[in-house]
Amino acid sequence: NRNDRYIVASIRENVGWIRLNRPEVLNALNLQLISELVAVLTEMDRDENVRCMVITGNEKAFAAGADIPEMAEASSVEMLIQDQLAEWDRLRKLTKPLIAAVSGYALGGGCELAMACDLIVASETAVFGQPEILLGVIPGAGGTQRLTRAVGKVRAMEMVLTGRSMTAREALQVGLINRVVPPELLEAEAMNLAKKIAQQPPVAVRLAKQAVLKAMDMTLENGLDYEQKLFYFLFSTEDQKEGMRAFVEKRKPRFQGK
Ligand code: CO8
Repeated sequence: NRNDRYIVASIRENVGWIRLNRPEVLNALNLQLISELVAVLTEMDRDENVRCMVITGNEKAFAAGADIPEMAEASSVEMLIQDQLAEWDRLRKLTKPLIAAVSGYALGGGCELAMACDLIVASETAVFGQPEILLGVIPGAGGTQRLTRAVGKVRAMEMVLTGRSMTAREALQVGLINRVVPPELLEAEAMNLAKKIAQQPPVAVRLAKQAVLKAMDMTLENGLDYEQKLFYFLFSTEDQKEGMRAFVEKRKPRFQGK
């Protein structure tokens, strides 16, 4: 009973599926689209029936970036007060795994949205880039930070300083994305990956996501300490008992999320 204009959301087999749906402008991310997207993701994050979420676009575009006309004439003060990026920040608080299924353009905010996801599956037609420099700005939703962590300094520098984009093959080669498939197989591939994650014990999945993300901004020593605490904590879950007993008893585990 949602009343979204620019996204289409559904849930099947414990996977929340969200399609960005503003095809006439290559899914340009205007304020309304982002707020609908963040709202539905937040709702799914709290929904026990959802174990993993997938964000996708259409064959031509995942998203060609922020809506340029919407911000073209804004002043710094207007940008600051409106603070659209506060909405984006809520993506970071999501506890369930997010998969980006990318076909066509993933540029600017579109590339940043894909990188804010935990895994990226792409079709052979996917194009990743941060062309903001060509517009007189720089990436604002994580492009300089997440891209650099994903592909290293020199590659990120080249993309951010020249606006050159990467093909899906290049993106795979440099470790920006998980896999590349023909366009007609993209959704099935993303769904399979999502279902695989959805079958795992949810508390462990949640903590695993948290721990991997911590690796991006902690020292190794702090990260290892953090991981150990989460590891010990999981021995208070029923799913840990079930998982290990099932192994010993040579049967399939039945995870309950407790
Ligand atoms: N915003 C608004 N409209 C867009 C955008 C966009 N980012 N991208 C494409 N469109 C529109 C076009 O204006 C066009 O509309 P119309 O038919 O009315 O003229 C329609 O989509 C189709 O686009 P094209 O005709 O240009 O299609 P082509 O296949 O010729 O070209 C390109 C495709 C190469 C992707 C081209 O559209 C393009 O260069 N788009 C802009 C890409 C870009 O610069 N993105 C970065 C934007 S800045 C940004 O993302 C900053 C992020 C900061 C964080 C977010 C804060 C909110």
